[in-house]
Amino acid sequence: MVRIYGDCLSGNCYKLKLVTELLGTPHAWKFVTWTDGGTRTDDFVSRVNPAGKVPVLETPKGEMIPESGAALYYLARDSHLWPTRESDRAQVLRWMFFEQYSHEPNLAVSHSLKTAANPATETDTKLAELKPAGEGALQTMEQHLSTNDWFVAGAPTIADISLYPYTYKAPVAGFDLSDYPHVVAWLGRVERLLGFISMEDAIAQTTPAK
Ligand SMILES: N[C@@H](CCC(=O)N[C@@H](CS)C(=O)NCC(=O)O)C(=O)O
Repeated sequence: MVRIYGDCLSGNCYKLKLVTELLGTPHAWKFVTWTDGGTRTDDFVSRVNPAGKVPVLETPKGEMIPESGAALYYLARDSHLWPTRESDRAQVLRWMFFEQYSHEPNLAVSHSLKTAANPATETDTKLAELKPAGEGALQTMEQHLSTNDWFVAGAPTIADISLYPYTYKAPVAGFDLSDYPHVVAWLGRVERLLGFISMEDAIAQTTPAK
């Protein structure tokens, strides 16, 4: 069985919970959070991920796969969420790289700044800096989704899974999704997939009681 290290408060970790639920993949969840320094312990850094970040997927053979996109590929590689045509696979990677370079760094960072328990004095400046690039990422998605139901090949893939969490959280991050009606419609399509688990339910299922 695979094991996932993470905390679904993180959209990157939630991606892995979402794909395992959509595919019915048996898995163990090892709760590790950055909020108490759990990703920076000697054991975690030496044995699990030298980068000190979650999520990390551990294969049944004990191999560690950090980076949400790499873990999504491993989990979905034999499923309908990873297309068979080579050019479709390249398009899935295109959107996953877009998510990591143009989307997550603006929307996820804005989300964590907005929800920080103790906002720093420079928070508003940083949020204002991230805003144009975050809007740009949503605009790119809106344009693509105005003529496509899904990001690649007319069907859900791990590209949709990787883009879902921080788009869903965009309003909390300070982005008004009413400007992006096709993005909102696509969020609804993801939420209607068989096996879909919400971020809130994923958090409830994977966070140990205190
Ligand atoms: N590119 C990575 C980003 C992972 C990441 O930034 N994880 C955060 C939580 S969302 C983390 O573990 N941060 C801990 C730290 O930086 O100390 C991925 O997609 O998995």
